[in-house]
Amino acid sequence: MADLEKSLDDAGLTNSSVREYVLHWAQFLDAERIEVVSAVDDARLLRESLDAGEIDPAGEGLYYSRSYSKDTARSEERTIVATSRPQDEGVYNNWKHTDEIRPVVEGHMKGAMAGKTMYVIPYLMSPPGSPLERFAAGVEITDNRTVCLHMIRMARVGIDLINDLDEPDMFVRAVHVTGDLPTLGQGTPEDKRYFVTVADERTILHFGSSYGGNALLGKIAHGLRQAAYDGWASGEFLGEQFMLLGVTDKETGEKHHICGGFPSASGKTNLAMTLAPDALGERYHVEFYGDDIAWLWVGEDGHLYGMNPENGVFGVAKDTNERTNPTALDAVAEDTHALFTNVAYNEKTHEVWWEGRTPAPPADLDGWRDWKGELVAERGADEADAPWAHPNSRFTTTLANVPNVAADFEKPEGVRIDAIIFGGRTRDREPLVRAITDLAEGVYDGLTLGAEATAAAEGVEGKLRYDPMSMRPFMSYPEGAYAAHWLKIVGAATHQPLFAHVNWFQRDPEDGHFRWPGYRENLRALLWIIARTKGEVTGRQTPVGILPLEEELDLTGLDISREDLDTILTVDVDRWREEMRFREDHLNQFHDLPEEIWAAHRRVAAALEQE
Ligand code: GTP
Ligand code: SPV
Ligand code: MN
Repeated sequence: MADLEKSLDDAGLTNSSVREYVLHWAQFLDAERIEVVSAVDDARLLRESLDAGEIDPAGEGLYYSRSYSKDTARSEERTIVATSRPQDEGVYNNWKHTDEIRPVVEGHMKGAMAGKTMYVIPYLMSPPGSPLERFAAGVEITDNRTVCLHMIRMARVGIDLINDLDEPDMFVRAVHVTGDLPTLGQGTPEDKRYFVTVADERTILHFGSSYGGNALLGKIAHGLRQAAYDGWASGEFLGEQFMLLGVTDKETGEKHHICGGFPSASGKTNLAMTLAPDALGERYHVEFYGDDIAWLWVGEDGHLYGMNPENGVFGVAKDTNERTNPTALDAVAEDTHALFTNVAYNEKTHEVWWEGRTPAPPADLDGWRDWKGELVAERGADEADAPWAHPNSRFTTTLANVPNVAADFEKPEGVRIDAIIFGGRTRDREPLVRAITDLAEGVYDGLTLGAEATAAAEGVEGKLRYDPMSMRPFMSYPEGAYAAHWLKIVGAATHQPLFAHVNWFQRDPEDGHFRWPGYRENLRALLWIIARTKGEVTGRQTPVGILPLEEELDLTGLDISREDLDTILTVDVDRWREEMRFREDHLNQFHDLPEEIWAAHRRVAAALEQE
């Protein structure tokens, strides 16, 4: 104990509440030693991880790691929000009483760091000085050095960030224990993994994974689940799985900001990194603020403001290439100190590869291992068509490496939000873009976001399901209260943002091709949304919102067929009428849904019946 305390003294950790928390857990976990981590330790931690074989070099100033093969995505089933308030139970938050679940997860954690180093990662989920800074501080405890490397990239990490908190006790207690991964029974009835957020105690207890949101606790456990709960409990803000970008018109100098939710692995990173298509690049520039989380609040001037609490990108590798997302490739270029996880790796040349990186995999198989570590050349016939990279393989890099990051991305006061958009993988029905001017209809639209699930969560890929506001896996309190909180926060803004729904994923049922070319071309839909906020276009009113007239879209240089364009600018009334019945069932699950939301639903349904 005295030794452990001395290591906190040596590290200069002076916040007594943090010291007490760290020492409590060091004893409970039986840690052999404590190491407090700051961003300046990155180079040393990289060296140690390389020496220990936890990571491999992936080119100059780039790194590679594999996670355990049954630990490659978030587990929604094993994720729990706990509180001591039964009224916090919602449909999606997997609520449990703290008294019931805390002893279970702590039982798995007890003594789990015997003989190991306990890393202590003090972090801030906001730019310093943000009006929401009091909700942003946290201290992650972990037994995993690779988690430290990721946290240093994804959050602002340093001892100074928590030594001088205005309220020394106001930090999230985030405990991560990897566990003995091969013995945890992932996906079986004996599953021992628990990813618990004790939201009313601002405590996170994650056991049984070293991957992504399961292990980097600043990111979604704090940045989304805890933040959503804090935002609601305090009445001050919204914490959402949103990207946040700016579009600058270089001719007029005007800049607009758009944020919005797309379910996991459905295009947020790509949209925030959009390089304008060549035909529009002279005039417009997209600036990156955030790709996964936004916290939103109303400023003193009555505008809605948003900021990205993260400091890095944990982006999906699949299909990232020079055509789809050149910005992402630059963000993980040599000497960015980016980390790749679960992509394919060449142990001789140290190259990495993933599906969609090039049209075909490398022809020379020499040295290539797949994401499980098997030599590709030696894979059996049954695995010949298996992907080389895991579909949820990712790259991790800091925001400063993103070529289009906004000059003011760390501005503490955030940016004014002009529009809020929702979108997902929807193969029919949803047009390219529809705008919604009414707040309750906008919130209703977010609550009824329906899309195909992706490989970002275990075992649900391709399944059509509702994902309210893209928050389904991160919802921490009941949906009715969530809707009411949205109406309250955004309703308090004297300048209302425009809502819009977009869809890059409509498909031709005959051959399955995407009707909209997507990626860089998505800017064209954003430009219409911005024009609509300024009243420069009128569009045409439909039962489900305002759709662009073809001539209002800038389609210069776009390669799209007449049939595809007509289809994505049309409302399929029959399909929509059917959808309204599904929505009714969906909304009926939620208790205390505000009457404004039901009224919006009835208005849309009635308008569809009149078509
Ligand atoms: P999370 O980090 O899981 O929250 O995901 P995200 O929403 O940031 O998803 P991301 O932008 O990383 O995209 C996920 C996948 O969708 C990638 O494989 C992209 O290549 C693909 N994708 C993104 N935008 C488009 C698009 O406009 N059209 C098509 N067809 N695919 C896209
Ligand atoms: C997501 O799944 O939505 C992610 C990746 O952004 S993770 O951090 O693993 O949740
Ligand atoms: Mn996400």
